Amino acid sequence: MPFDTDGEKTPMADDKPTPSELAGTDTTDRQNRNAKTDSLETFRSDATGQALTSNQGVKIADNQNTLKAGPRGPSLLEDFLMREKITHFDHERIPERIVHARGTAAHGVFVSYANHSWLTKASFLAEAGKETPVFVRFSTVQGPRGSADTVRDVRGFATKFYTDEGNFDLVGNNMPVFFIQDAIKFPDFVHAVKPEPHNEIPTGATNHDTFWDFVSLVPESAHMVMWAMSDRAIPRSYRAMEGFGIHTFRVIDGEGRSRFVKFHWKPVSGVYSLVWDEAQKIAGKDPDFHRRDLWEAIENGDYPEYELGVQIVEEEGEHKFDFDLLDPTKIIPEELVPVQKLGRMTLNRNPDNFFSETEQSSFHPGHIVPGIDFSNDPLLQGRLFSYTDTQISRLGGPNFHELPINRPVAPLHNNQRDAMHRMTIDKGRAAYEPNSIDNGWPKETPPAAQGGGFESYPERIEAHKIRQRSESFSDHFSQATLFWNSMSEAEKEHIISAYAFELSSVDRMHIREREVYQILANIDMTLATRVAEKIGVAPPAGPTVAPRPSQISISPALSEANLLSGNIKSRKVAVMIADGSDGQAVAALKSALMEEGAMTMLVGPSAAPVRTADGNELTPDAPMRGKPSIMFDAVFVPGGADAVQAMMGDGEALHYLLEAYKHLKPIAVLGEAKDLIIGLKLQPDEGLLVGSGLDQVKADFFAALARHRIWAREPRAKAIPA
Ligand code: HDE
Repeated sequence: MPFDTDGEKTPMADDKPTPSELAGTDTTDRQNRNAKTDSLETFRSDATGQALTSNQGVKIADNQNTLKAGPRGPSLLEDFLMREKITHFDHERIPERIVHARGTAAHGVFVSYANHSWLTKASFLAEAGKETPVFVRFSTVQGPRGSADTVRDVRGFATKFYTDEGNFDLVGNNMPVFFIQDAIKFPDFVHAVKPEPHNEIPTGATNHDTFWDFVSLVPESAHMVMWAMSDRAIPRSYRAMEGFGIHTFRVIDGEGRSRFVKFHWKPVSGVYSLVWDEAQKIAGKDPDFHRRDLWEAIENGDYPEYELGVQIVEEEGEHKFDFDLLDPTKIIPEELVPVQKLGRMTLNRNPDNFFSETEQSSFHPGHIVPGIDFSNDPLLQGRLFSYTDTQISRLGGPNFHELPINRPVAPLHNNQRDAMHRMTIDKGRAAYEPNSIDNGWPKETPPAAQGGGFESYPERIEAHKIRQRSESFSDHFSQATLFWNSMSEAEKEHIISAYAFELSSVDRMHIREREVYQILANIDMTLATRVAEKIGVAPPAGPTVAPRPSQISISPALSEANLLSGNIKSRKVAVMIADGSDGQAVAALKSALMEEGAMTMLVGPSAAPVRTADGNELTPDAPMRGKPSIMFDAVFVPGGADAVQAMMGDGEALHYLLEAYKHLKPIAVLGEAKDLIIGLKLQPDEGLLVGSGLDQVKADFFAALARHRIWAREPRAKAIPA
């Protein structure tokens, strides 16, 4: 019988697991199965009730002690169990992604709304109600794998559709444009945005000289930098942001007709963001904020949903815009070409193992299926090379398509063979084509309207081989100006503050000046002047580039102010409780919010239960310190004289409210809790609601929650020292 160092009995493999051990084990019987998650079943491993073994399947009797020459003697090289364990451990880490290293993912399903074969022969869009398994990875771009979620950055939004005609990867971002127009500039851009080479600072941020040096020298980045300085760069959660394929793609119908499309993901819960002070604080208090939100939403059955849409441009319309469809620094304004919804994606199942699924997943914009094709966007064309190339080094060879998460659900057969970590056992004698030995198998499939082999769109090209940027790519400011003009007043203020914050960290004055004079002054003079005065730069004299006429001057679809869902589903409300709180008000709020799909969390002075005014026990979900107001969408304080009295003398409770106020959140206080507002000298407003009972404040509180922030409070909130 083996004993560990304390002389305790180590459980043996033939001890049966207790019911509570079984209850605590992770599930292989999670719900929401689909063809892909079922295919992963073969690879899942559950150790419950199983013997501990070596990698060779030999049962291990002692996992506590190395084989030694006597209890105090040297360790023996022959200890194959210790060597195997340590060797494997030594190689546990793989290189992280060069960009988008920090991410998290979920399984789900895509359902087509209709038969869209008039648009594309892609089979996953061919029938109303057709279901296709998906795996989606969200990410930040700049920071390493362990960096914080809420940094100011672009978010990756990569979707793998496991269609019955092979994998289609839509590898997009949460912003519809990019920093550069040609892939050959990508390494330069990434070297500039990554932490500086001498001290590896900053992590997950862009407030440093090399980033602003590059973007101020590269005016094509102007539009994307505007997005990065806007609230879009600090989303409230992954389910509160849009996704974009960015590039113009082609779709091909069964007759071979091609159209241009831009892909969009529209979140069903609307688009809304953090505020900057909050985002920075969350990065310290909960670096996993977005990851946790996604995980918990799925575990709670509150599944994130997104609609897939396309903007469609007929071949004949390719040149009808005042920008080039192939230029990835341009959007097609939705007012010119509306987004047509094709289907809905629901994320309904968390991975079982982060490394095996999320980390080893590999996406590629070149993974397309019949019915979808590329455009000549030079950024897209370069991406088609980069992804497999980087994955070969990240995943240690060219067989990473065999990893369970990357395998298509469509059958796969070809004559590619061998290489590191080959898992498939190919039968047959002829790994070449044509062959007669295996009767010519596997064989080509001719293209067809349905079920055919892939054929590239036969675009006619007649050109000189040159290194040149098209003249139609030369307007770098019109759409940056369009974005600025489309923002609400609050959003404009945030953009000014973001530029000022970022550029204030730039040491070299000539870089600050170049950004203001050469870039911002060509976008908007108010923007440039306001930023200049906050960063110690003389105001600009005027634009250096003549503005170009634009098809539209405002696009309401760009402002988050117009993108809320109108409901409060999934919103989280903190309920502050202490001994003496009005327990009935807490219960009433909880059920009222639940009816609308929102949730509450009780926060107390500590994690210990409190006694309500009517003598019941309420257990906080977390102490206030563990779940500060920055982690919620709104705060509620029930009445109760003793509880309010205690909070008045508790700096943490007062800070809780002040911070929620400063971050423009809806706050409702009932009964005696009014004294907290008076004590803190806060002025009631459309979102700071005071009442004697829930009925009095409920409608306004829920309406404020649906609007997400009380923007009108912002000028007053600046005076709050939270
Ligand atoms: Fe990527 N990008 N990218 N990118 N990208 C990678 O591939 C690259 C670009 C995007 O969750 C890398 O497997 C080049 C645009 C996402 O695993 C790498 C260029 C867009 C992800 C790479 C771009 C993206 C990546 C790093 C310019 C939005 C994360 C690891 C030509 C449409 C996918 C990897 C995941 C990842 C190259 C520009 C989105 C190095 C060369 C534009 C969402 O291959």
